[in-house]
Amino acid sequence: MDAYSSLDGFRLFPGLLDAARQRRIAADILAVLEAAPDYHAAMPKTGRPMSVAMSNAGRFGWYSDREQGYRYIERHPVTDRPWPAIPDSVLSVWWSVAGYDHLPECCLINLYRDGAKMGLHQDRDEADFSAPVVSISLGDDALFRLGGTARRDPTRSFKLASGDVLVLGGAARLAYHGIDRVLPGTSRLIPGGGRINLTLRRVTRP
Ligand code: MD6
Ligand code: FE
Repeated sequence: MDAYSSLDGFRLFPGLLDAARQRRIAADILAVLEAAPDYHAAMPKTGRPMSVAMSNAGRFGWYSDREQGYRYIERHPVTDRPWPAIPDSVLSVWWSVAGYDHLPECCLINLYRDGAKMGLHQDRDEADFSAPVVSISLGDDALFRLGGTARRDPTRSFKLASGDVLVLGGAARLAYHGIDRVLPGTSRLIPGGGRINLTLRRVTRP
C-alpha cells in the first residue's frame, strides 16, 4: 500500500534520477526529437488536436488521428521513417524498476509546453497488460491525478518533479490517470522550458 494509491503495483520513486542522469536523458531525447519531430495527435472521431506534443522511440510509436483512433505505428506519421532506437540512458531506468524480463517496445515522449495538459485516461492500447508502464518525469513539476480502474472511482493528485519515476504495474496497470497542469518555470532542465514525460511500454506479447 502506497500513500497515493491502494492499488497493488503502483510505485513512485521520487528523485530516483540525479541531476546528471536527468541531463543525459534530456540530451538523448532532444536528439531523438531531431530525427523524429514532435506532432500533435488528434482525438478519435472529433479530430481535435491534443495539447501535448508527442513523438516516440522504439519499434512502435503511439499515435492517434480522427479516422483510425489510438494505435501503435512503426513509422513516423510525417517523415515516414522508422522511430529512433530507445536510448540506453532510458532503457537503464526500465531495467532498474520494471521487474519485467523483456525489453520495452515503445518510449512515448510527451512534450508539455505552455498550458498543455492530459485528460484522465487508461493506457490500454497494448496487447499485454502484464508488463508495467514506467514513467519518467523531466523538467517542470506537474500535478498528476490518479484514480482507480473505473472512471468513477475517487482520484487524488500529487506532484511529479524532474527525476521522479512512476511505475503502473499489476492492478494499477489499468488505473485512470492524467495531468491536471504543469507548473511553469519550476525547472531549467528543458531548453525553452516545459516538461517532458517518457512512458516505456511493452506493446506486443513477448
Ligand atoms: C505524464 N503520464 O506524466 C502522463 N501513463 O505526462 C501518463 O500518461 C502515464 O505517467 C501510464 C503510466 C504512467 C504515466
Ligand atoms: Fe498514460
